[in-house]
Amino acid sequence: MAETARIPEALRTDTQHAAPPPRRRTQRRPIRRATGPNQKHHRTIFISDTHLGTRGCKAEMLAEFLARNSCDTLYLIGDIIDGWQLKRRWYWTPAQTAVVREVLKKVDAGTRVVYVPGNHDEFLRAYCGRSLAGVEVSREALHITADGRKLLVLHGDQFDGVIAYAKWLAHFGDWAYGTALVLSEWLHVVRRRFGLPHWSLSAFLKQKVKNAVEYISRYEEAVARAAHERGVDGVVCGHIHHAEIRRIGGVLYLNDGDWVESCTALVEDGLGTLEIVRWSSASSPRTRAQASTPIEAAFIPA
Ligand SMILES: [Mn+2]
Repeated sequence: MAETARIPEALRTDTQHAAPPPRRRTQRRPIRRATGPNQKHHRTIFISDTHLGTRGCKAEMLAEFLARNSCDTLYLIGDIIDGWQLKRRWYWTPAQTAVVREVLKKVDAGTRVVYVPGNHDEFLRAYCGRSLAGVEVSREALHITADGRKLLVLHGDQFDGVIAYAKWLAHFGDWAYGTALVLSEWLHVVRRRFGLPHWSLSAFLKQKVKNAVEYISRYEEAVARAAHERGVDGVVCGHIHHAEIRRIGGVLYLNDGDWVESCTALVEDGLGTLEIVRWSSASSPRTRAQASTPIEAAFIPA
């Protein structure tokens, strides 16, 4: 039997061909099934910028997302644990412990977990090439999609140097602008009462937001350019807390967003289709309370 298997295709006789054909579908079938009840299974899940160790981290939402979504491979692509914040002041909640527990549960269930450290968890870069509690730590990774595309997986902070815009502006999103409009009205009334000339906070912030938008697109272009130079089909990163899937030049740019503001993940199905999912807890009444901390969240540096 073993010898038959070694006969090259061209030398086989018809009778050997009559044997049951080899299963071609194995490529699509996950090797290990890590799906439990009430779980949605993905081929791959990419998450980043969870900033565990900060108040901004939406740990309950993240723990729930991890518990309800299984995968063959989980990529944790940086700023997972916020070492900068923890160095200043220890902040850790049971929900954040639950996140760690959910990741380890996945390891135990047979999920391959790859951790690519970012700038906030750069202390883990010393462990690249090692495995910690079953989690592979790596400076970057190459992911092959189910349909055979090569995706470079990295955090993306190395591209900050390429672009001259202030990082924090990237986090100054629509929410801040909306709030600013209201503030601006009040400011106008107050200034007029004190006989001060008109100064538009909203115009000032509009300029800042415009800079933020410009920052994001410059960042995306820099990452895509680097991916193109590396000869890959696409790149998956995080860092700027702005989930996106778009084609830049000949490269697919994918950003999995964050778990401080948007609660987003990038997922791949068994056919290689990639999409961004925004997790909103159906069961949790905490959502509203969590949504009330955007100021702090908005100013966590990338
Ligand atoms: Mn970062």
